[in-house]
Amino acid sequence: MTLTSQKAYLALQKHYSETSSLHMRDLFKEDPERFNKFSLKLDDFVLDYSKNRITDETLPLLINLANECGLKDKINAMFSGKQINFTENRSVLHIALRNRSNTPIYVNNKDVMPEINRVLEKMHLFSDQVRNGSWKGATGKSITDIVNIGIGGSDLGPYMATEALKKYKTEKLNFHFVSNIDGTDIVEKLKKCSPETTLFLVASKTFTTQETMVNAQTARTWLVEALGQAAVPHHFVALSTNKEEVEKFGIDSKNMFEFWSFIGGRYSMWSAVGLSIMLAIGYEAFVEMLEGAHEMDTHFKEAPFDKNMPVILGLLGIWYHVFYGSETYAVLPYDAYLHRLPAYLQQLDMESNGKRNAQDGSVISYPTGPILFGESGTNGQHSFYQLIHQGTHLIPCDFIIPINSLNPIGEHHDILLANALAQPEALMRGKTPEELKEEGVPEALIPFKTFPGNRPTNSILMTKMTPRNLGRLIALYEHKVFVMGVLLNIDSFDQWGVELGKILAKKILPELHDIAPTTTHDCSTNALINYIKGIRG
Ligand code: G6Q
Repeated sequence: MTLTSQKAYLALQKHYSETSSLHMRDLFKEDPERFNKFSLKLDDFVLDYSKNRITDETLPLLINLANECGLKDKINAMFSGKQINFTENRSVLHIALRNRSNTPIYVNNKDVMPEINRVLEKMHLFSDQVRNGSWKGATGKSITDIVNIGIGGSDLGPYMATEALKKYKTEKLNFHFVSNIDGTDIVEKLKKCSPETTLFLVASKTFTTQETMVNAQTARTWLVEALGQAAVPHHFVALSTNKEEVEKFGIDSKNMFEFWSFIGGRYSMWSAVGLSIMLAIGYEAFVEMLEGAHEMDTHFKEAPFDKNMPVILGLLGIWYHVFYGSETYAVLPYDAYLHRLPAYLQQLDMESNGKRNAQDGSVISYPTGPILFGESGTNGQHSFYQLIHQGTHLIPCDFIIPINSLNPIGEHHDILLANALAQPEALMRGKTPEELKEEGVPEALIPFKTFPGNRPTNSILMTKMTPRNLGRLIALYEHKVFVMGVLLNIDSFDQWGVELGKILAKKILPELHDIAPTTTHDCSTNALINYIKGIRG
């Protein structure tokens, strides 16, 4: 049954019309217990969702909707290996990659845990060798530079996490991430590397992705020109599900770290795709990250919905995007190490829930996944926060706030924290014309200086950024996106929308080399192709 035909949906529509004009400023004034009621703690991880446009009735009504949509059964189905990716008939088991309790999880009657543990141990041995210098390049030198070649899910997670955990990185290795087919990406990165001491990780689930394969070939040519063909096994490893293609490329399958079709690309940083993360921070810290994610998984699976962080975030997402019609939301990490988090979450959320068909194939009539953007604090404050405070759009925001800095210096972190706390307060309270008048602001400027407030935020606090807390944070968002996908009645785990552009690019590629004018497209595309051909001669 679709979202809008649920009984609870109608009750929520009524609740929305009764409460949407309430101001959070008044709700806080009326109820000093609001923080205690609307916040949760999981170890040192705190979620304050009190600055949302909700009353005591909102969450129970949203939970009714979750129950009517069968959320509990869907969670159990994911954790037990059912094929919830229904357009591709696949299980969805990133939770198995961090299943530190090691309880069996079955796919086609086979426990997947022994294979997952075997690959993790292989990554352990290999990363130890590279980190302690005993893995040698073809000329007997230890590795100094790791180049991860991959795109989308095979790039965003590893890159985001190695940046987020840079403080825990070994000094002995430099990391580079090549994703774009634009030659500038690989050329600029290889300038910093020497063939004798560079190790390439070719990360591709399918091992057929055009960008990754072309970049990997370029890297191989760069290496072979310097050191000869025999150097390849010393300098290339593959992270993939496709043994046949890996061998065709010339990488020995003993240098292949496997994962499986039940791991979606954008959920793969916990698998062999995370080898760069393990190389950067070491096996123990990588396992700590898995443990953090596992803690969030267990919380998600077991906590009642009214005490369940991912469920609450997902339900609030539905509240704003479906009922309030918010089309966007912002993720604002007050931690410079998390500068790639918004880009990572953009894929996680928008590729997962940017869909328009319900389970039965029908076209959906309500809004689905939101548009996500973000920037680390306080940079965003000097840029797009203007629109969040005074623009005409309602943009719910998540503030992510490590309490302690990994680089304590002077007053920097106190100032950062003060800003991270002030922004949600300002967004909630706003500033009234009366307050401005009292301050003596000239009448003519009052409309411009008024802040409407009533703009929703969540604050997620943690003691400091650690591998464990990163694991918890990413798992929190993965499950939030899952919750929204279940309520929206879509398949959050496919991505058919990326196919069409790829097919058309394959058609255009030979046309760029054909001297005859191109006529096979619409007049705009034809004209652009022909103009480019003219300029390039
Ligand atoms: C993620 C998507 C996509 C994928 C890339 C790379 O969920 O499937 O971003 O990760 O297209 O694919 P390969 O890993 O197969 O090269």
